[in-house]
Amino acid sequence: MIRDPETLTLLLDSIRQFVDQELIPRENEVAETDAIPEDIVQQMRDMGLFGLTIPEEYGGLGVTMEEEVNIAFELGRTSPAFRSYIGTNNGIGSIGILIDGTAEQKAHFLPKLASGELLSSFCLTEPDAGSDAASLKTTAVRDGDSYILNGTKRFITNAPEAGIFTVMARTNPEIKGAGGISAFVVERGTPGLTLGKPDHKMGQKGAHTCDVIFDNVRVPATQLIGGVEGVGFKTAMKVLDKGRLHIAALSVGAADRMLNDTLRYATERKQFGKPIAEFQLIQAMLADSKAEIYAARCMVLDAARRRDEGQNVSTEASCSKMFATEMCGRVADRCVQIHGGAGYVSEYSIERFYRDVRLFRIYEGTTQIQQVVIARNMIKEFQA
Ligand code: COS
Repeated sequence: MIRDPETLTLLLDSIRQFVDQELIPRENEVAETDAIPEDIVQQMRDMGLFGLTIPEEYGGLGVTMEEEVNIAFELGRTSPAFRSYIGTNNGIGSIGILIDGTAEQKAHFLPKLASGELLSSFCLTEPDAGSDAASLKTTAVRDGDSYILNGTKRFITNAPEAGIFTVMARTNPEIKGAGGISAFVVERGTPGLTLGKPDHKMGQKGAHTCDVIFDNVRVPATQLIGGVEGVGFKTAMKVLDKGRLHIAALSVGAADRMLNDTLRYATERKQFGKPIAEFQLIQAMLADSKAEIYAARCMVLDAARRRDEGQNVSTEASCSKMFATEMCGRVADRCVQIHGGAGYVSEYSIERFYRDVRLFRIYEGTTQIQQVVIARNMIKEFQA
């Protein structure tokens, strides 16, 4: 759903301009320094990019899902590290509070996330609980008006910078699976909360992840999301349904960027006396990529519109994430191939993008987890 086409066009124009004029020229700097420059962060704050999805009453722009994926198509056209910096506040780090939090929790935390005053993180994954998220071991034991948290969370995006953490922890050790899990908001600086060393990743330099370690961290019971125990896993799954659509949209943007850069290269690079774009084997790779990007874009937009209509899009979000991220991987591979030897050296952005987009097929649920979700939903619907 697009609330006001004119306003959205203006917003998309300003984001497109920001990407083209400010972000793309700084990509190499971010890759080399492994940091988003402070002046860029400030511009992101000024543009309201930290609060795109947070409702207006909390200081955000309150974009719909259809509007959000259109924005992600644009942001996807530059290094994923830029989007990652604002990504948690617009997605996995804020949505749990937004959809399941109490009125007090929303009023307390969301304005600070919308303004970019605080960064947020989503702490689900653990050393022994990745795809099998419901087996997580972090515990939260009630003690008077608080809970005491113990455990380790792994690969947590933006944790080095985060001011608050949405943490899934087991409040009922009797229930081994999803039903024993609750979600909490934990503030940075709470005694016992420490961070591991930043992870050395294959790509996405400038986007930081690390362990978050809880050693007898006392969290007020008022920070149990929604004030209800045992529903934290469902909160996490709802957060991921939305996050997966966003990652699918980013993949479309990134594939678009890689293909455009490659088209430019193929029209300039000459072999056998003419631009390589004139050879049909190159054209096949260009055409396959174009068609697949178009298919993914249509899929993402359809799923986003359905979500805005209030439909349960668990299946469509997983279909979109699976197809769009795998498509992005295929496009990255073809684009390196078209660049030939030049695609393997860092002079061209395709070498960096090839590594950066590899993560899309893994985080917020691997392709294989999306397949499991899709097939399970199909079987459930068939048997209903
Ligand atoms: N929305 C709301 N509720 C959901 C849901 C969704 N999308 N998906 C599952 N649930 C509910 C189920 O209905 C079930 O509730 P009931 O017991 O009341 O019926 C509960 O959550 C448990 O669901 P399920 O039985 O399907 O859990 P499983 O342990 O079998 O796990 C998968 C399901 C594998 C899909 C889940 O663990 C998963 O998504 N894993 C990947 C995690 C991930 O993406 N990690 C990335 C890191 S975060 S960046």
